[in-house]
Amino acid sequence: MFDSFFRRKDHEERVRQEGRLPPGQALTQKFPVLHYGQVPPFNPATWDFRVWGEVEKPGRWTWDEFNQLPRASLKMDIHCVTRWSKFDTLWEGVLVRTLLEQGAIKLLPEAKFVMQHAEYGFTVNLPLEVILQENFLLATHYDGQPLTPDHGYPLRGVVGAIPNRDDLSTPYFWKGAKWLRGLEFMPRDRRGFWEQAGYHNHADVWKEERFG
Ligand SMILES: Nc1nc2c(c(=O)[nH]1)N[C@H]1C(S)=C(S)[C@@H](COP(=O)(O)O)O[C@H]1N2
Ligand SMILES: [Mo]
Repeated sequence: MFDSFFRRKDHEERVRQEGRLPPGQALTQKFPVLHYGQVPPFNPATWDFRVWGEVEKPGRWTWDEFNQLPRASLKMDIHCVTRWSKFDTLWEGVLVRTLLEQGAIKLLPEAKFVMQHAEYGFTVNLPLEVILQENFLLATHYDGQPLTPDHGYPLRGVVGAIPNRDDLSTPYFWKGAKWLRGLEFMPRDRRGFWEQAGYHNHADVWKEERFG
């Protein structure tokens, strides 16, 4: 037990020296589960993923279709507003920027912000440019395995820090919706669930934008 405490402190000191530990954060080796409400059931026969709003044509993918989209793997450091950080987490899924590059989603020029819509009406907002960054992924897998129900199975948004990519803005981990069902492209910003509850709208981990 003391052993694992010192191992964690060593690891924390290393990422701190590498400039990867944002202010007010501490390293965790666990993967805490945080959300409002219940874990929803998943039915692959009725599940779909939709895009709408400022797009040329609304899109819809069934679970089978979603799994045929081009995939990407991503290693990121994730930073939770409740002050835990987890380093070198491994995710797999679909980049929104790929869907644009491949023409699967065609945006109208008015699209400036994106609302992630999840089961039970949960929402999270981000600027379009963040959703299109390489550190935002529509993730189906964590650490080589399908997401667990607690962490958002079958699909969630994830956002984190890619080491040495200071060009990418890095919001806190709550800016990825678990049990994600759709993306709404919006001309103006609207606040999501936690943003309406008092969390910061921009949520930059380096600026400690925790509460609004
Ligand atoms: N659908 C949904 N997604 C959500 C939330 C939620 O309440 N509902 N909470 C957010 C918050 S506050 C955090 S910190 C992360 C936690 O993700 P985790 O449980 O995988 O650690 O999920 C985010 N995504
Ligand atoms: Mo959170």
